Amino acid sequence: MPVIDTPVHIALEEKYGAHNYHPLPVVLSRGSGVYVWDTDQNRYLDFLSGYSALNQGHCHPAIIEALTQQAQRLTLTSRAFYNDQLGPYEKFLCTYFGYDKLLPMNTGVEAVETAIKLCRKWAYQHKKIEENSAVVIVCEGNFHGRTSAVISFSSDFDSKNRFGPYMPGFRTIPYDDIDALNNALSDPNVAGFLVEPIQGEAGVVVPTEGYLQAAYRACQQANVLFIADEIQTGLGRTGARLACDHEEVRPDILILGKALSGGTLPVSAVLADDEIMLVIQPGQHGSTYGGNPLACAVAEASITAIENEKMAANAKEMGQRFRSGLEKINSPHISLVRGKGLMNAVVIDHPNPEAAWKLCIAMMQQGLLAKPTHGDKIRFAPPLIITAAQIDDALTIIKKSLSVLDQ
Ligand code: IF1
Repeated sequence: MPVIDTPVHIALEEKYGAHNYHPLPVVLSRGSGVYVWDTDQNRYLDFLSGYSALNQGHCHPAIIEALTQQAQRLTLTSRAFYNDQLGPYEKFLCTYFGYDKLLPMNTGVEAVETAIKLCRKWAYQHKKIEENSAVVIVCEGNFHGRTSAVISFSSDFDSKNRFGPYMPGFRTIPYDDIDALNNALSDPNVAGFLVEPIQGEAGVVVPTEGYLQAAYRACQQANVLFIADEIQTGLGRTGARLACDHEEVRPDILILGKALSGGTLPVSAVLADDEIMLVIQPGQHGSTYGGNPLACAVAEASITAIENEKMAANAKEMGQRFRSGLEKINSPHISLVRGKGLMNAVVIDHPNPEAAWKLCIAMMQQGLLAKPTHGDKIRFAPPLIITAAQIDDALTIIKKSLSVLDQ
């Protein structure tokens, strides 16, 4: 394949691709570990990690091995038949996270939709809420995906605007506000509380210590399901197996995605105990690729890699190193550094509304890839295998690039 340069690739996407993204002007062609290379063989530290789908790093050898081995054996059977990968994978993941059962899906938002359907059906069957009256509480600033139902409760203008009519049955409360949750829970029709343990797209908003535990207890007292969307925060990203583990919260419904497949193919999962999971019976939910043998083999290898290489512990240590290094830069252009583990973000303080983008371009030119979110915030989320030396290299690049905002 002849190497065609960056402008040609960009022009091809401009002409033939939907314009639903505005990428940084870099064309990637190879990835390994924490690094990616563009078509001109320039190397970059990847500080976005596919929005936390690449916790294990690019092309992790054990994950790729599992992928290639299974790909040559059996990739898809549909659920019309059993296959020899799904049962062992379900047992593996249920044992690892401590739940009775797993419902396999593909994208993250499909798992979120699945969780909402389980919650509603559980409410009608077990909480005896009147049919079509179930309410799920969500938070301001949430991001749970982009299907028509899920954007119905988005508070993000671009995600929601002009995609109506919207799905009813959701109530929005402020994030990290336990009084607001307790007030909302007084409604007897509330079936569930869907929450990100740390809000990703909102710019890595870490709630007050104890919020998750207090919210979980409030839901228990109100006989409401606590539904944790750990699609981005899970699987070691925040320095623990799950972000909920930091507060010893065991969600009633656990939603996983992204790094569940180590950045190879879409794999998501919903975990719950029997009382909840068995409200869905044959023919009531599913998907063509959900639980395919290739996904099962890859997902088991992805979780095994995180465990064997102690990626959560590394994320905790490297995250502390990264945040303290950012603080030490003491830049007048950074008003806030926040995060947990290797899920971090900075808030840029600058009169130019394009400052965050400008900084990302400068960092790209220095060999580090990161992306602004919601204008003035930049998310920094490298693979969890990153070393102290690579963190220090990243800090050097960030410090050097910040001078572009001095002008
Ligand atoms: C985009 C970011 C956005 C998620 C959480 C469910 C989903 C996501 C907590 C849906 C997906 C992705 C989607 C991608 C950009 C990225 C993202 F927060 F990670 F940065 F948008 F908010 N729950 N997040 O973060 O999973 O269906 O995509 O597999 O849509 O632009 P999905």
